[in-house]
Amino acid sequence: MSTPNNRRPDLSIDGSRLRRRFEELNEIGATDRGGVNRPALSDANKETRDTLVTWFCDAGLDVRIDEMGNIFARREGTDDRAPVLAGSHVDSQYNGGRYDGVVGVLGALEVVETLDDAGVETYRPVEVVVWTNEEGVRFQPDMLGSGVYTGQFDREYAYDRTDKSGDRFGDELERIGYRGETACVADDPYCYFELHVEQGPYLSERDLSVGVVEGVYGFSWLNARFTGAADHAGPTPMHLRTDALVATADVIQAVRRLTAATGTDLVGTVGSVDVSPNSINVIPEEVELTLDLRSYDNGTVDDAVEQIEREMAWAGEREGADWDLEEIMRVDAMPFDEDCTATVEAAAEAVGAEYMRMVSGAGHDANYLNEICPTSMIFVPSEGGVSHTEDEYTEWEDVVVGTDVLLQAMLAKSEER
Ligand code: HGY
Ligand code: MN
Ligand code: MN
Repeated sequence: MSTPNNRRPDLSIDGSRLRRRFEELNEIGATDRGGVNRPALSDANKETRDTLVTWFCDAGLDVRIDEMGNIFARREGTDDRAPVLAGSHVDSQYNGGRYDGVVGVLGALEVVETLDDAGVETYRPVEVVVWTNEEGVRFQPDMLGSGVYTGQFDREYAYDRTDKSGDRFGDELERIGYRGETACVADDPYCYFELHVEQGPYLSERDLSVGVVEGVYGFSWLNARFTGAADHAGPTPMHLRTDALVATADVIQAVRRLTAATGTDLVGTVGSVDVSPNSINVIPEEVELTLDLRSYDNGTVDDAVEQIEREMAWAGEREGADWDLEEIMRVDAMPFDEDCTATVEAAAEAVGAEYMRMVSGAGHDANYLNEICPTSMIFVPSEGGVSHTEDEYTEWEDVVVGTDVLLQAMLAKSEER
């Protein structure tokens, strides 16, 4: 039974099949505390990819892997038009959560299998995608796979990125066997949907099942460094010291002051600090730190980056330390396509989900897809807003509802001429 624009409210995904796949996939790289450790291009990431390719092939999908290791799995339509694309990522934080990214990839596969079970033919092809290196924890910047696909970065820039042990992205991609033949160039999908956990507190605070995501924060990632003078922690008088870590502490406090003072939605994080020589009785000579600044307003991010530059100069001057600051990544805040977002909202209504419209504080591959095709996202709640930790958790019935919303949204768009 099809209604106009192919609404099939009678269709629903198979939550237990989805759960089996979710549990099986998350055995790979599982940590003792119930999380996962599957950084991009690691052996665990390879094993996850191999498992997904097997499932895609078993589902009769046409699988292709591009030069950045992005995996596309296509279900043909009755017409060979631009496909409805849906997916996410399966690389994780070092001790990350089981839902981040995985829900979007397995949800898209479940939609395809539900269509097959019901014998539903779609006008447009439907394609599942797994993006490479969304997290950016091992290789910065993040969202490299979707970034090359949408033209933000060129392939060689991505291949030359190295991790902290000096391993090169391109070599690691080759090593795990996912440096594909297909050119990593956007073939203009008709639209893109991404199902993802919210990773913030708003849905779980309001006891809602679904977020209809109408936009995403912009963010700046910066590498900063202070260079002081190593010396003996004992005989060196305080007035003769140039302590790189004291200057760093000033900037860390400044980030907190800045985000508290502006009265905007600005958030700021110093997530990693590397001290050298990092010895109990040596005055820190050099400190490398990272900064992550975000807002739904691009001007707010601009102002924050400028203020951090001033804070670096002031802290360096006070301590007599040299400093430098490099922006390694900048993604603009942006609204998603309103028609796509309205399609998600109509799907949430059709499914009878308790939902709200919202924006995403986390970055996603959808940021970049939104630059080349109509894009929107579907959130499901993160219990307590917790994410990027092993305690990340989403009630399974919320995953099922969110995947049903994805099904209805993809169906509706797959019928558009
Ligand atoms: O940083 C982010 O927002 C994403 O999880 N990569
Ligand atoms: Mn994610
Ligand atoms: Mn993440």
